[in-house]
Amino acid sequence: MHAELIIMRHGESTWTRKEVNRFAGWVDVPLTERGRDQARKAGGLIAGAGLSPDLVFTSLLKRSIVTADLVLDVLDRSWIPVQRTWRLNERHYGAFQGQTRPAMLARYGQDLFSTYRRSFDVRPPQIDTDSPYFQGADPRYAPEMDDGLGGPDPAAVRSECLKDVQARLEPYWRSRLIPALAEGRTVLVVTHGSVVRSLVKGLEGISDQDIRSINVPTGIPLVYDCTWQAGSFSTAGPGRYLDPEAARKGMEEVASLGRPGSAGV
Ligand code: DG2
Repeated sequence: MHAELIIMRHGESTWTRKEVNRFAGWVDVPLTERGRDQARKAGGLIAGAGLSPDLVFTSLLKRSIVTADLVLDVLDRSWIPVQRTWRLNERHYGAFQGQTRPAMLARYGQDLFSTYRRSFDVRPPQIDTDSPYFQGADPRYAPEMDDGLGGPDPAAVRSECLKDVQARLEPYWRSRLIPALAEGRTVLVVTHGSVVRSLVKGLEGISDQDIRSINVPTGIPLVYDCTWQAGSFSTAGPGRYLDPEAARKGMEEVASLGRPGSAGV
């Protein structure tokens, strides 16, 4: 059985704007007008590639939810089934949430800052439970929302590395995404930078070291041709960005947010 998997990061958020440049993680920041525009363009790219999603997955954060809504509106497919899960949330950025990248770069130095931002298995410092950016009392992570797939209690997560993201996403991938792809459906996943990196790492067999240099542009769909045969799932080569030139520029923009001299308020 053949299926298409479309993965994308949401459009630009108010905190990924270069003039603001704050770590968001699980903080529920909205899209900017540019981000909404990127989402609509992504819808046009998906339509232009002749793809027609049957099912959409989002995180519980509005920058992913609204991006998916805008994409589906352009495709005139707002009616397709949607599944939302905290397992597609951005990596929990710990104590970095709400802080600017320049401030964290100045505090930790380039090496440690890059390690916290891009390593596979080093978590940023934990967030304090009395921080306004800690999600402990947020109803979307309440016990009654539990999906029964095990793993950490999302209300208690205080920092994550990419390896943690892979671990919390794996049971969902196996039980919700793989079955849809095995049925030959076209699946759209609208998520966040670190989650895209974690998916790409698994799908393309990227090493723990090489994943450090991968940045994900906002709002550009990445497509994988998938095959399900004899009970096993495979992809035909690496993912392809539907607008490679915009993706290249977007990756550079993301990388530049963490360089010396970048702005942030
Ligand atoms: C960004 C990623 O995630 O930041 O949490 O601030 O995809 O939700 O905008 P997203 C955040 P970097 O890891 O690129 O610094």
